[in-house]
Amino acid sequence: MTSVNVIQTQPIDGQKPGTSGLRKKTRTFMEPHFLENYVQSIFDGIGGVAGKVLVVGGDGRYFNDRAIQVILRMAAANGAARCIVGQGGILSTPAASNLIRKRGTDGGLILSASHNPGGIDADFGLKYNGPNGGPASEGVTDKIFARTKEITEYRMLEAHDADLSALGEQTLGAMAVEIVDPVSDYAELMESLFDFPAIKALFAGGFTMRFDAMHAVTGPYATEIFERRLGAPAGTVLNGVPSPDFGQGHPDPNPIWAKPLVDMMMAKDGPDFGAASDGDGDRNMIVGKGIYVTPSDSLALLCAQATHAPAYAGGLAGVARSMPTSGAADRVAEKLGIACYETPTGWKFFGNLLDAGRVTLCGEESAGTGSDHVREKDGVWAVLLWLNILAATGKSVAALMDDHWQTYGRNYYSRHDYEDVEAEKANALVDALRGKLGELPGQSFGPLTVATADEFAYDDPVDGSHSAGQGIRIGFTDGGRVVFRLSGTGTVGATIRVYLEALETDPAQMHRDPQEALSPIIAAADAIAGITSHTGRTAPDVIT
Ligand code: G16
Repeated sequence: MTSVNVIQTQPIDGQKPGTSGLRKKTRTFMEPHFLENYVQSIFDGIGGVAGKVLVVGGDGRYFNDRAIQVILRMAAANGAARCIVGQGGILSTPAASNLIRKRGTDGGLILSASHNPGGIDADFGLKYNGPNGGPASEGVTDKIFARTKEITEYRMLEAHDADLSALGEQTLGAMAVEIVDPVSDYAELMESLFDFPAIKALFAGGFTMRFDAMHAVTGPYATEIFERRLGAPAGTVLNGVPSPDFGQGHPDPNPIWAKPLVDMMMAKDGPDFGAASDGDGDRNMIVGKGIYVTPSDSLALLCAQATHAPAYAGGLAGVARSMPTSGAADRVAEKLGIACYETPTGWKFFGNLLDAGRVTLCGEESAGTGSDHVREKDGVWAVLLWLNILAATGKSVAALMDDHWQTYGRNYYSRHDYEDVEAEKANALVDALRGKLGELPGQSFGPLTVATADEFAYDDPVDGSHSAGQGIRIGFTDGGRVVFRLSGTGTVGATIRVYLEALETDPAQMHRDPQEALSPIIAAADAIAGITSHTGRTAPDVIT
């Protein structure tokens, strides 16, 4: 017998979703009523779930399985018709997006704190994606947040746990629970987009790759696709078994956290191609033999070469990048004669452009690249598009990038992060910057002169919605730029992100050390923002 309990509760402070859903310490999510309040607020915020079908899955981090049982019982108590759940509670974020779209569901709940570490003393997260498969819009997010502040009760079915390990259908009260293979639909989608025979031939010819799944969710996807379907030798996928604490690592695919892979790629006898993905499988890092490719450059290269892949052979409708992402893709779009959109940080801002067919590819400096095949960024997809291009051109990553820079110029790029800064100090820095934007144009900092200074705001060209306060950008007369922005995904203190970019068009200057090429901009950034005087920090915590 099952029965529905209506449990009285009170709002719990601080449930404001950030750039990508709600992220908190795992122990916070485990506090009495916390997860339940947030789940009920999501259900209420989207107009209830009675009769609806939802996809549910996560990246397998600590508490993933327990949280899914709570979500299922609450969905059943709120009258949902069906939940489609990845076996073992596993679904990568792009695979969840695909399932939502393929099955035409009313959306889904994805459990992940993305690239943040997992474990009882680390991070947990939950987000709602809409029926288009993409992160909730600002409007929906606002409704969910408003609900968290007024919630007084939630509904919970009293029932046994669902068996997440058994493929097929079971029931929880009156709701159907359908357990599906998390990999097969996604692998099928990838096979429909790319030239698998050409990539297979590449591997058969001795091409070597290492994909670091970082003990996170892409392990099973990568093993199935790269090793089983494309014939890459066993051992191509590293750290391929997901673990609840990601092998005690930090599943963020960048040169800091994926250093062992980068070191392997820089060795003389290293593999031809290296890649990594993050906790929930939406981010990617691309490394060639002896060369790290920045996410901004990767987006630009993929735009320039996408037509090698069957899915994009007809050309691109347009491209979109988040504001702090370098202008490298803009230069490609200009040559191709296609539209290029600049959006605020957060994949949700690409949704309308993709739905309206205005863009085909999107990307962000934060290691996200994707296309109109789903409504999330997609790590394995990016790796496959690179492989397709490598197979079609027969060139190395280094040769492709060199040709690219010679054709389009090079946007030297780096991001400096100051982590766990006291929120007050970080806000004071931003407020002070905001206060002096008007006086910056015309001022010189070393060899650089400020051309423009503003705070980025975005008017969505599809639905007209306005998003203000999206980062401060300062452009220099030589095409360089610095952007200051506070992270929306951290769980402790504030993270100040400083995005640095210098445009180089001299063909003889394409192989400088990026930090050196950017040194005038780095100095100007500190002089303009007073990072040291505001925060006491003399160097960034993370440079990518
Ligand atoms: C999330 C969003 C991304 C966004 C990133 C920014 O990434 O999905 O679209 O670029 O946050 O992070 P921050 O606000 O810290 O700069 P993910 O991979 O964490 O979901």
